[in-house]
Amino acid sequence: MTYVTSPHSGDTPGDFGRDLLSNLYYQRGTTLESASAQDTYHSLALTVRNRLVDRYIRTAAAHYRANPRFIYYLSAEYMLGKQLDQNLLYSGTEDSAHRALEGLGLSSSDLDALDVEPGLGNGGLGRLAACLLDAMASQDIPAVGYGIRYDFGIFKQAFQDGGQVERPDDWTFYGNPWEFHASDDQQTVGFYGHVEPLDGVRKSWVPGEVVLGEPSHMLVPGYGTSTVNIIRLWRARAARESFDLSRFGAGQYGEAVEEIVRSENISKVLYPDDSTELGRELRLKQQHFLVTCALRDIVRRFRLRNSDWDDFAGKVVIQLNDTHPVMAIAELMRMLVDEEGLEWDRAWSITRRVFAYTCHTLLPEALETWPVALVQRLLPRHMEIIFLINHLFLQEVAARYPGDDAKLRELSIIQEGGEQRVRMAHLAVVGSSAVNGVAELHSRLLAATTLRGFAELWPGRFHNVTNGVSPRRFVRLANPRLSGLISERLGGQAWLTDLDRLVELEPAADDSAFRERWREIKRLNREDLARHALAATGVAIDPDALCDVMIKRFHEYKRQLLRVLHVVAQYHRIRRDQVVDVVPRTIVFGGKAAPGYYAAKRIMRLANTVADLVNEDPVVSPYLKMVFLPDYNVSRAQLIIPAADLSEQISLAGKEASGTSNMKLALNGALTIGTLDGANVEIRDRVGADNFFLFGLDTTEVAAVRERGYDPRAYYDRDAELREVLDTVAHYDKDIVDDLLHRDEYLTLADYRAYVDCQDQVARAWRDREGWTRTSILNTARSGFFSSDRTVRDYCRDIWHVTPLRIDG
Ligand code: GPU
Repeated sequence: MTYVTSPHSGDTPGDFGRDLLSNLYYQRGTTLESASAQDTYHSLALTVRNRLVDRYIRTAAAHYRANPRFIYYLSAEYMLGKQLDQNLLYSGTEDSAHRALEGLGLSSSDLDALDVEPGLGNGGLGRLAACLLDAMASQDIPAVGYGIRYDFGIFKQAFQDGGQVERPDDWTFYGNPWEFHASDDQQTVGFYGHVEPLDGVRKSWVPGEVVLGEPSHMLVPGYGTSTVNIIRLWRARAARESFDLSRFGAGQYGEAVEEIVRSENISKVLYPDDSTELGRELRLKQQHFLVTCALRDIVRRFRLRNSDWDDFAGKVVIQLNDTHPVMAIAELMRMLVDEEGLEWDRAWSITRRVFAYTCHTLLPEALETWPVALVQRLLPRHMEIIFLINHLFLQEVAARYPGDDAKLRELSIIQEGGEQRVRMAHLAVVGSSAVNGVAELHSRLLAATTLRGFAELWPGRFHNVTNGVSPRRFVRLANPRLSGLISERLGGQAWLTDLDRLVELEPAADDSAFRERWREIKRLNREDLARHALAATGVAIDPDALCDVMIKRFHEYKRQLLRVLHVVAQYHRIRRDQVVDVVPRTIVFGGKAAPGYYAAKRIMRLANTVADLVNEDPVVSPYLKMVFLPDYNVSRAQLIIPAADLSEQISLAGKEASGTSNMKLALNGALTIGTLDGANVEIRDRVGADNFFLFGLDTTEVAAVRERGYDPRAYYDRDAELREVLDTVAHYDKDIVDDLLHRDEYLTLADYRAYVDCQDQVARAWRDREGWTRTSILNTARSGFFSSDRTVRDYCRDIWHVTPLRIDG
């Protein structure tokens, strides 16, 4: 195999500018004088992309030569963030590009504004997938990410009268310059139909409907290394003959394209739900579509250099990102048994060794189940296979727990009682060699509660891999000022790929000149945010005020409502001139709610109402401002996080699997106010209890409160300030208060007093600006553990058993 060596090494601004003009000329057929903004943007993107192609070709060639063990990451969601800033940085052309653009009279920020982030995910789970891909490439792990190329990504959020309205995200409207299409590499995916007997356990599935999967890929460059991996995304297409010319001729224009529309609907839109199961047939179709395309591609790649199925589990690891791709277990069994003719036991042994499963939740409503009747209709052969897997599994359970029918019911992949359903998490655990939670507490609770029976059966299968975030994306790209200061202090940029080196900043916490510069950077970042906030919401915020940030999906368990209650309490205190524990603050909110999640949308509307109340009050607004920045996404995160002084991580203990904004904010020097939930626990362990504002019930106390019979009304009766707050809220939304007083599923009132008092502690700490800055520096210095590089190393060591493969050059 031959490949070119990089023609771009030693790039000067001149080289870069020449290539850009050449792309403008030959790819867009225009010149600088007559180019549109899109022409220039696309040419710039291609110029940058070309600088990664050589590395990609070399990576692919080296992988082919070495025939290594590969990680195949299967995920229904990826939140990749903007590609332009990333690829400029990773290709090492930031400087020459900026100078070239300047020389051509072009504005880099105007061009960056045209770069559209692919929003192919909902929230934490999708962004985690992107951070892991980034870390795998940066550590030279041979890996491919598989996903769906949704035509419409996560909706764009706007507010109308304080309520969320959703607009479609047609992210490729002007084309996507980062993507390589491979329309001659299609796969065929079947649905419906029937099953015919072959011999023994082997059957033949005759699908009733067939759809094509068409792949394209985007580059996933490593930082500071030559590796460039890919993410391969599949788009549904109708077979070529699907256009019904005779109906068209008869004037039935809609009917003529019916089949095309039906097929292509499969990858039309991302389901905008987060952590809630929503059993729609089209969603199951999406899952099966992704899984089938990915597995066929994995097998194709395996066969390039291998021929013996016994080598498959040595060469292939398939990591399942939550239950969305778990149908892959049944599909691989079907391929091996029905198509390849392997014995069931041999196929099962291969399958079980290949898969590993990551669980991202403890919420029962997030655990996917599918009606057996639906699976039977859509995927008849898969349903048979799942029944057989379950039958054999339950024999194992029965042998271990003789006569224990309750145990069988508890562990069965099929949920009985009422409508039979397939429990995807159970299928995942039974069909995998490793299962992991995403933070220590989460993994412990998984094994102790949600998946307890399985953890008893197979303790060795259960692991913890604490989440991490990309320091390239969330420190270097998001916060160039702070990155510059860190590099200056640490004598280089090695920390960006070895984040534990941030501990070397610890002595700087005691250096007053360094603290001064740290504070100055925070202030400049708050100024940037203030500019954006003014443009986006019309609200002017004070860049000197404490920047108090809560950014995450809207969910009752995350308790944005608790945040709002505190704001109302502050409002009253300031109006009463009770300002002892009040410091000027800006409350920043960001986050979307699932379109059908009414309770979350109510809270969102209340947040906007309270923001108006506060911002428009001349007495209150000098002390307190509140901005709800619409359309929170990766780009917005890159703007908000560097400005944050305080990180709100206030979910009810035992509900947040990990959280990842907690890590991003701590790394950028925000102090956390939080409960003992998810990865907050580990953040506090690392930054030190003195440098973390802890409040609220822990998981044991939550259980005890519920055990005693939780009575939210008692908190209202006992606490005069809370009464005043809730009476104010009732004025705007009575139902929210009714729910709090009678149900309060997430114990908001039980944690209210502790939270408000803890916020007073925050205010006192903020008054001591030197002390605050010191703590801020220590938060950054001690958060190196939360790099996704460390997460990937943990996966490699405990679950994947792979080692890096360096690419020369
Ligand atoms: N998470 Br399940 C999602 O973003 N979406 C989901 O459908 C499910 C989980 C989140 C968890 O809520 C969050 O705690 C975690 O940090 C993140 O996944 C990544 O593991």
